[in-house]
Amino acid sequence: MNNAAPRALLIFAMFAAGISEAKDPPTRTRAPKTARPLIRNTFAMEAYFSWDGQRIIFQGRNMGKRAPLQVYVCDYRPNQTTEANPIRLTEGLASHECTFFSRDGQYIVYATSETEPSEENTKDFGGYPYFYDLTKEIWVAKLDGDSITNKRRVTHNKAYEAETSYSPLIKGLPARPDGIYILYTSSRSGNLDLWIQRVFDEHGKEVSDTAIQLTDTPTSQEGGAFFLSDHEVVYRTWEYDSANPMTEQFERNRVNFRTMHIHTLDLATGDDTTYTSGNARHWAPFPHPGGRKVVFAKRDFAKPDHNFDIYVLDLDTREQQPIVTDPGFDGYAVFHPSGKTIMYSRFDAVTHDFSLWTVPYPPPSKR
Ligand SMILES: [Ca+2]
Ligand SMILES: [Ca+2]
Repeated sequence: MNNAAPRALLIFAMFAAGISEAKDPPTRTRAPKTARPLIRNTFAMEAYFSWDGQRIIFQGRNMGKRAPLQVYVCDYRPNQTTEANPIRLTEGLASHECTFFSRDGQYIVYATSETEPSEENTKDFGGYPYFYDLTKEIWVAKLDGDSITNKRRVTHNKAYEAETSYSPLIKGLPARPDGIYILYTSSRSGNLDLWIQRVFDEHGKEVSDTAIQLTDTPTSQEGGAFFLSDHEVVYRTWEYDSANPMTEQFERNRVNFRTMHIHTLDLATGDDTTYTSGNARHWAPFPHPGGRKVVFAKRDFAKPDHNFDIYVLDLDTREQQPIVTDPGFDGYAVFHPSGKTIMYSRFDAVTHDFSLWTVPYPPPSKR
């Protein structure tokens, strides 16, 4: 690693979150009154609950360090008064990101990149400059207490592969063998599309199937997908404007005004539905356990201070309910399996560290 590496990693992490674009001087912001800190002793972002609701998995590193991101787990106790004590599952110079629990909690999935993001190994898909690292590959591993075993590499190519999650048990879908799939974003078709790949059969036995392409849209860039039900996924997408590459736009203006929208895709029927519109970035949707709402991060370009805030979108009414509208970046929001808590990542503009927080859902009514 050369001397530029720590800075490159910092910029990479900030680009990844789309937060290093504000021109204003950094200020430290207050969390909402209902928010509770979950992890502030470790740089922690993009966290997910286990499906029994008792553990958390996230990408992080030691606070204040500009080292590669690693996968951590920790217990989750809703009423705990002290912060959790995360345990690191991965190590080394590779960056480990986009991690997620299988439904039975016995396996995890994550994406690794062995090299620093650079002009040579990244591609501009019009999202975030330098983010789409073509060395990224996907791995699954068995979670054995506080360590991982049986590491298995799932992708082998020179394409970006990340934004990983697991399916529930899939049964009876046309052209989809029964079993457990991983769902991810890949650029192997030349642009960002959603892919699924079966990694366990219906009896839980390891299989190595070839990947199945879910979207084939040369100008739309799909990603950040999660299963909403056993046959439906939710994701975000944007249109790539080849006349206005993001890297150039960003270098020129230091601002990324890319709009993004939330869709669902029904794997049984092929129906794709758009749920958002307007001049805003609707990003990182995650399903409510009931399957008819998603929590997401929104950057509304119509607002003077268009930082990322957290909203819940009702898929039936299409109404958007604000949840966290704190100044500064709030994102990567997810529901607890109970549906009663939302966990999210806050960015500290002074220290450039991320921390994990929770808020109750639905928000307590104001009297
Ligand atoms: Ca596409
Ligand atoms: Ca905010």
